[in-house]
Amino acid sequence: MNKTTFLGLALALVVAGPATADVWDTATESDNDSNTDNELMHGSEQVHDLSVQAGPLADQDWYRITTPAQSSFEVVMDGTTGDLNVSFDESQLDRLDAATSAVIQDHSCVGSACFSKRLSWRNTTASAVLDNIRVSAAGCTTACTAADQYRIRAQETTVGVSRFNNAGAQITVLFSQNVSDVTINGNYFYWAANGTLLQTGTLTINPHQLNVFVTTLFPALQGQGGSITIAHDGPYGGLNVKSVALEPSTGFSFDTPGTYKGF
Ligand SMILES: [Ca+2]
Ligand SMILES: [Ca+2]
Repeated sequence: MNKTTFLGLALALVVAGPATADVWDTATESDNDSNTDNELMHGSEQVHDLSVQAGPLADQDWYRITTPAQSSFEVVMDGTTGDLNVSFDESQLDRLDAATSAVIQDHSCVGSACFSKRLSWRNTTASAVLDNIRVSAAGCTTACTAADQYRIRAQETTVGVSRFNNAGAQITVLFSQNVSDVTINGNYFYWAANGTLLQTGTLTINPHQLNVFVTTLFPALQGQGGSITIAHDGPYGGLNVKSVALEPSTGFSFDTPGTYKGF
């Protein structure tokens, strides 16, 4: 083989290589099943493609995600390119049981065309929970190329309220406003300053509804002070919370706005 022929062969091999730009698929251990090493966390943001895999097989991208105790998370899939032909197919973004790979949650649509999708969920238990996230079922199936891309993001949606106070003459009122256009289900955790869980509560809030709750209605919170965390299934920022500690004897009030984890 002369030098010219060798170079020609090398170029042909390069051109005929895997039609993918997705490093999670070109790794020796890919992200094509629950053994994926790709673990999402708060603030994760990645761009993937669904280019056809050897076989040919339609690509699937799997992720791990751990939801800490008494907290909530959201995963958003957006930035989809045209040939992915994402639609209302429920299997395009799923949350799966990490042990059994059973689907435990289908996505919801962000907009009317469902080009962007979201999953949001709560872990109301006292232990962290590991799940898988799976992106699959692109409309282009085995015709997908490296140009058929999407973005995936993960964000913790737990709200923190650093202060409530029902000690002395103060009474704390909690305001929960749904600023989103979807119904939000929330789990409220009231903590003593030393981290002991004092009380839990649940609330369903319709779009744009305001709930006003006097925290002393819970006997376990009378005479107590501490903090509040709220796990909910709304979008990041969708639940707007403020606590107001009122002191009737002086007329003073002390506001504590709820906060989301930043980026
Ligand atoms: Ca991929
Ligand atoms: Ca993959």
